[in-house]
Amino acid sequence: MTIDPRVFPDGFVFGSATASYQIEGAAREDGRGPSIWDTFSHTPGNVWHGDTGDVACDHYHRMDEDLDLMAHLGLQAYRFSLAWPRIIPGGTGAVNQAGLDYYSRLIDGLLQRGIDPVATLYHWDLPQPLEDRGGWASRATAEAFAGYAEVVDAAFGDRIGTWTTLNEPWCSAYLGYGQGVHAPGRREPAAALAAVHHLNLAHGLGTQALRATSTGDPRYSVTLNFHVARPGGDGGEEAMRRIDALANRAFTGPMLRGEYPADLLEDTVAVTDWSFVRDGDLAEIRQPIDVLGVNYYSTVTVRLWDGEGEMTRNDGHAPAAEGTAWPGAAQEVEFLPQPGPSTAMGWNIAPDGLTDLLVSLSEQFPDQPLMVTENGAAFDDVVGPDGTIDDSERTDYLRRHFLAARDALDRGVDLRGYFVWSLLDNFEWSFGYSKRFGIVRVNFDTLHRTLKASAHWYRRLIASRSVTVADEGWR
Ligand code: PNW
Repeated sequence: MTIDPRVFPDGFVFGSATASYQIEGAAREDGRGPSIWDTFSHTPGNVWHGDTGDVACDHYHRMDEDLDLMAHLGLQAYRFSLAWPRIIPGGTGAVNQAGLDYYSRLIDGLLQRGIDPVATLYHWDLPQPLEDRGGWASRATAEAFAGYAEVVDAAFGDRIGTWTTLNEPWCSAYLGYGQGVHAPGRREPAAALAAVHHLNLAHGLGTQALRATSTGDPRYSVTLNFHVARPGGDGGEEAMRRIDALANRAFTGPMLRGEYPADLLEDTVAVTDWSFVRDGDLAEIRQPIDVLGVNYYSTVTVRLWDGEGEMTRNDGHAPAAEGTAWPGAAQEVEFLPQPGPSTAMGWNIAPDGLTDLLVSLSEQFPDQPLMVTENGAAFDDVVGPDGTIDDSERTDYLRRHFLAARDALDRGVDLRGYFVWSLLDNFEWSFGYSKRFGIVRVNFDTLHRTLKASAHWYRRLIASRSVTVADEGWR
């Protein structure tokens, strides 16, 4: 029997994803405390156009409308994040019942519509009081995270399908504490590496806390963003190794193998002695997880800098300030401009990178089920005279990446599902509202939602599980 390579098997989960600070708004309502992203976005010069998440998509007040949108699309699962500062405004200590009530309504609304809740505990909105005490550079933040995990597990553990501890600790550590283009905007290479460790520790302590008390039967996971590097000239292989160590294995090593890679420690010896790693930490960090979340958007092309002229740093982040996202030996890695078409982020479109990444992860971690927890694209959408949004570039991006995921299944990868980033246009961090990732358009003046053509396409894909059927009726 041949299996149509454009059809997804039963059990493969189709979802979509968002994050609290990017969509909720209501930043000062119902007892929510300030987060590092409130502070950062309200500090001039940090975010495009001075945009903030104060209102965002106003999802906080439009939850029911958004739930109905999800049901209309036929989403099987919805990946969202809990705002720690809504639940424990001080980071530790008093719990804000109104914050718990809000997420309780969201979770019930999902369950009523047959949508599986996939909840991330931390998608970057750290309570500001914890940053004031050192943030992720401090061990106390990992311990506070475990306390927060206990609170949310007690409140929602009976109703959550999948718990995810952290979203993309790479971004939190290196963009937040190294390059300074994300909150809290610090530019301290040693603090960035301490943050790597304390985020890893938070994952381990948090997973244990969630597991200790759960009354339901949730799956446990973490979501990482992997750098898929291609060789781009002299020293390409060595450059790839350095990026892989700092960006990927710095997290998978401790979380899945219980060790930091020896080459990572060597590459960063001039920056830190890693003395913040205490005896026993690695055993705490390494916890069995049911699924590893994979966020994928693009590839990078690298070589070693020859020391001549300006170094190119086309690594896809916000424009580089004095800080660096690449402490240690990776500082000598050049990121070359990428050939071929790219999205509005300037990220090249490379679906084969997704297949390669999934195959590589399943080779490195053979028994670890995988899930694509984010994939999607920003484009400069045009609203047609009749109000429709023909985002055929986004649909094309998505269909090619779905087919790339399908290829990985054919190659034996245990891939459980795929979440489109994002359900809604939203606050794209330091790019503010200038980059639209949604399959649903949000008019940020009226807050009106409109399904883009890509959303109609996705609805057909979910209903039929077939890319071919989804493509018929393209509009
Ligand atoms: C991810 N980089 O962020 C996040 O999980 C989302 O919140 C975000 O909206 C989405 O991808 C699109 O950007 C990233 O600079 C932000 O390499 C920056 C980078 C990678 C991922």
